[in-house]
Amino acid sequence: MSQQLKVAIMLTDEQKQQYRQQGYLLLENVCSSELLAAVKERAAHIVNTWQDSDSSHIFTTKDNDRSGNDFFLDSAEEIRCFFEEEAFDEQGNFVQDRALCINKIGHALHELDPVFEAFSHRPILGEIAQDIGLLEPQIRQSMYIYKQPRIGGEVKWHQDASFFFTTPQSVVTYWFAIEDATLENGCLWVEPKGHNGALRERFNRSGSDTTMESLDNTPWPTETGIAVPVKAGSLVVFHGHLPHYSAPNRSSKSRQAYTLHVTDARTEYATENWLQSEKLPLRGFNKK
Ligand SMILES: O=C(O)CCC(=O)C(=O)O
Repeated sequence: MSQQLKVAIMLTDEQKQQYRQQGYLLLENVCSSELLAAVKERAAHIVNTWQDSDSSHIFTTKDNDRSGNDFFLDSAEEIRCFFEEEAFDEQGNFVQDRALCINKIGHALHELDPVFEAFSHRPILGEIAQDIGLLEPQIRQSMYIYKQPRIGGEVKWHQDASFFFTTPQSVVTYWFAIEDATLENGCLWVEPKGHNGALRERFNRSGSDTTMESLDNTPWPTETGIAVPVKAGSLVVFHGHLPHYSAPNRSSKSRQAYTLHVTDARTEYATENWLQSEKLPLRGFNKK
């Protein structure tokens, strides 16, 4: 891909301190409008060539029991489209245009799709990783999240280390706003400093069974969460223990985002994590 970042980012001491103290960092103007257009168009191409209309292939965080859900579990190293929970009416028909019913595309865009591969492995993302202490980054997962107009599902409060458990904790999330994210269309919410708290739960897989193991009963944020509305082209980087959430989208605009979950090769990646890298290369960011 020829499009490059407009600005070269090296985190300032203040930004590093913000990440350390608050558990997240907002970087604006990280992606050019050309780059955003290219990934948006590519995601639309994937959706438009995706044939499946099976109403059981939805993604929801209402409950995290994915036992027997091979469509989800086998997507670890594939590119698959998942429908919004409210995509189908009682007769099993789409409630709006099929393309406006996709919840997300996951989970190996960063290795299997050339446009997302180029986007995901850019050296600048590796520089950010170094700056926040992720010295041997390995990209584990990618998702293109639509948060569709009117039916975009809620993402319940959670911590990403529940799904990418390493010893010691290392997972960092890169959340790219492909479109403006606002209060109306379901922007991210985070709990500043919440990364200092314990990990509340852990998502374990054994074969086709999954369980959400409770580790700590600290309640999810109510008063302490803050909204993080951002402009298209921004990147929010956050710590694996940081509680975060996004509300349903009842507005007429989608809120497209792309995420990478990245762990550090110097840590031990749990064999119980649902997503294991077996077929695909496990690698970090390209060097300059
Ligand atoms: O984009 C969202 O609404 C939430 C994404 C998220 O929770 C994640 O990538 O960990």
